[in-house]
Amino acid sequence: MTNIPSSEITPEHLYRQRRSFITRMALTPAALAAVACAAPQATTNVTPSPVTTPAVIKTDELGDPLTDYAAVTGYNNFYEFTTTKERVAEMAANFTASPWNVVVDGLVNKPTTFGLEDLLAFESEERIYRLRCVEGWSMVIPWYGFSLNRLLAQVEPTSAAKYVRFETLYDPEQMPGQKEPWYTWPYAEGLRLDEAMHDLTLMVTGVYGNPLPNQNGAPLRLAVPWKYGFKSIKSIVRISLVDEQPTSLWMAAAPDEYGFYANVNPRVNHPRWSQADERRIGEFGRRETLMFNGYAEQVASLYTGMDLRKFY
Ligand SMILES: Nc1nc2c(c(=O)[nH]1)N[C@H]1C(S)=C(S)[C@@H](COP(=O)(O)O)O[C@H]1N2
Ligand SMILES: [Mo]
Repeated sequence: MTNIPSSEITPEHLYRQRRSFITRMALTPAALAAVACAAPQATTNVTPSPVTTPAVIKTDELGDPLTDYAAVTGYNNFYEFTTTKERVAEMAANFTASPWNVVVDGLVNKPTTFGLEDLLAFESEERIYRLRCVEGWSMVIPWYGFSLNRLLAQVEPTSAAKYVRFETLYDPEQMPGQKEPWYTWPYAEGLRLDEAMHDLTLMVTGVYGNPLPNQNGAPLRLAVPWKYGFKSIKSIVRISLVDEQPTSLWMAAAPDEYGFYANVNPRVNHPRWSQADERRIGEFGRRETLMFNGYAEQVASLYTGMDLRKFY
């Protein structure tokens, strides 16, 4: 059999999930053919030959297969450890992600400190999202987690809350990259409250059927699939409801290059390179970048009337 993506082979042993996942599944033409061949014979009296389970290929809703487990967990951006993507996993190997607390505070009626157990207790599901890095590569990743809006509902934002600010752990002993003076540590990110409340905005606790590996932002990170990857902040320790637009690490580092919104937009180039297309990790050639990373139907209405060149 040809054309079985290695994504179907590599993670199989890791993919026996402990939790029940709701996912879209697709059959390869080869698998469908195998089913057709195994259809009952016209003659009776024949012992049916055992039917092997057809290969189930997981894809995103556009039909594109998952990126290999090896790439998802071996090619990372996590500047707290190193800027070399292939080395993040080894540099983060001894990171201690438990015990872990996440403080949710600011303009809320019920400020709360969530322990990891509390976060894992949220009813969760698998979500297959595309991740488009601002550098021009992308992946299709099967995250596991729950919508941030469910956590925010528990703390009850007040009417004064307009934005949500997220902060990564600050621990230069464990995260040697934080000794680099070029950036304003800890890593911070922000969303407008309506963006944070959108169902697509995911608090991630797992990937590929496993708890989140350190290099992917253990034990808790964000996934905002219509925005460039850098908005999906890792190893979160604080979530604050605020009334002013937060300044992210990237806005502070290079305000002309990275804006607050950072919506994936093939028509607005990075000052130093085009954003029109991207390399899907595991593929040859490049593919066109989609407006809002392909999630326009769900999120475009959040930006009605805004000049997306100005609010990049
Ligand atoms: N704390 C923190 N979060 C971060 C980053 C980082 O350097 N530090 N890199 C971002 C970038 S640029 C991308 S593309 C994604 C990569 O996520 P992944 O390694 O799980 O694919 O994480 C984002 N979250
Ligand atoms: Mo990125």
